[in-house]
Amino acid sequence: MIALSDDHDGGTEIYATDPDGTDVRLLTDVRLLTDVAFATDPSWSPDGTSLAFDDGTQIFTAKADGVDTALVDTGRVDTRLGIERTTVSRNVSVWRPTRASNDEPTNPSVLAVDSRIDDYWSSGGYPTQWVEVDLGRPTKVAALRLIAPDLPSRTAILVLGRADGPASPYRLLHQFKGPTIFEQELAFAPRRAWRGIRYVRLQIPVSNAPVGWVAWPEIEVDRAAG
Ligand SMILES: [Ca+2]
Repeated sequence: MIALSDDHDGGTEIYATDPDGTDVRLLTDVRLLTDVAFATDPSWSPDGTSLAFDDGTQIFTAKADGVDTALVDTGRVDTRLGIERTTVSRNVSVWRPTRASNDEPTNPSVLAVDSRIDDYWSSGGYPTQWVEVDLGRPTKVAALRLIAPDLPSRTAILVLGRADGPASPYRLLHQFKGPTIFEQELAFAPRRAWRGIRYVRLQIPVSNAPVGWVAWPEIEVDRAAG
């Protein structure tokens, strides 16, 4: 199935078509989305069940049948140097390869980077557990945004980073602390971007708090501009 952006019907929308050009179907309807003028740059998920698209500043996902369109990122306003400009999101973790200390078969680790906050990776086990995303190349990381599960107070949430190369060690990028509630957003941006990060690992260590099976809904890693 091929996705393409076309404006033959008045507004720029995403269509899906079979490879031979037959069975053209409209996937988006930007009139139903607030403040969206057009939909462009479609990109399928590896399993073909959903696609991402943008309108120049915001990123959306939709199921392959066009239903369940969701706003993923609103873009952000960069006020450095007094210049106010909206930047396109550079979340580079979406659908990247993942691995984990353990996967519950029904909740594999890819569900931690599928840009949906309502599903999650589950280790099916108690701490210590971890899930890791491979950004594919050394990356200058500007910010982390995590969607948390329910965690009791005093639970440590460690975010580790590792450079390219098998011998490079993990280093602690940031530590969040519980308590958290399901779908709570945790965000952190270092004063200076972390350089050369290829692997980002989220780890829940053993703690004094009674933590149940370790699960995690979403890990978002923003690449720095430039
Ligand atoms: Ca998810």
